[in-house]
Amino acid sequence: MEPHRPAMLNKFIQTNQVSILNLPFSGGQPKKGTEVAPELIEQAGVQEDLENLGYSVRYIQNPSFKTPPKIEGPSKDLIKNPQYVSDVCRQVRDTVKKELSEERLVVNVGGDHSLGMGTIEGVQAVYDDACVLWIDAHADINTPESSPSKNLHGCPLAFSLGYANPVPPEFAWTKRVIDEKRLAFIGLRDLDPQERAFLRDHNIAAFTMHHVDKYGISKVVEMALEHINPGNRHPVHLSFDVDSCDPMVAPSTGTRVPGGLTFREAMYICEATAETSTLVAVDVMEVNPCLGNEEDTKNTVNLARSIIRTSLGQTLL
Ligand SMILES: [Mn+2]
Repeated sequence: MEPHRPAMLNKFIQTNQVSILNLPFSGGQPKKGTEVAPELIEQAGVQEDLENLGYSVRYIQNPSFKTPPKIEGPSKDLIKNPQYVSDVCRQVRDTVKKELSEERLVVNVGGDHSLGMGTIEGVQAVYDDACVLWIDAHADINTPESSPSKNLHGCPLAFSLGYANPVPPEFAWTKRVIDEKRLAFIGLRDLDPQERAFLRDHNIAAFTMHHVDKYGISKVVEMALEHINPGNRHPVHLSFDVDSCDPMVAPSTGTRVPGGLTFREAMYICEATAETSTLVAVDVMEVNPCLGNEEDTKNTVNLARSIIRTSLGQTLL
């Protein structure tokens, strides 16, 4: 099929190349299922979607991510699966770095959101001024000590911001790679006490569902992008947890919280980000096809597909 339009011109990536990293991983949280999401999202037709937008697509599969290490790390009594999460995230960091450094836009398809510590470090290794737009019901900014659940999918940003102190030995490779000024949240509605304290004490741009109700999604996205990326001068890394969406929109996910984004609000975030021509990486995380019925799974997989094609430039007209 002929591309019906050229790939969006991007300020930072001058090629039409996209690498889709399938990240079949569920070690950052207790529910099996997120490790099968990447292949279902792939089968939904993402490659054809992106080719229709004018991109050239390559898939990178990571089947080894499904297998935990033989021996867990020394911090296993402090936090769950530290060695497993660390090993996988370090590989994710290296692959994201390699693909971006060869001027391929990166689409990270999870998998659970602990993978974010790898995707952020990979992006920052190539673009150290990149900003992060984190779309989520949760802030994912707990340290291993402060985490009530002890699941690492609630911790990736604490590593990327250097808040974990001491850093568990498994994560000695992580660094403080982003400044609070370069991070904004949209969709928050379920925060732990220490997470609230971090967001307040560090003045992080945290747009909750209250702000979406009060200002509308277009104003919220404008404020978030203006805060982290004034003048659209920096590359943007969009990290999209599907639990930011309302459970009616994204039923097949592990930590559902009522009162989330509508389908259109989610798409608006992707459209507005695409319009900046600064997107270098997008994560789509926490789809769990094993939760809910067949219709739930289909809807959630299709949401992920829509997030990918819309952030890469698909428009309604
Ligand atoms: Mn998350």
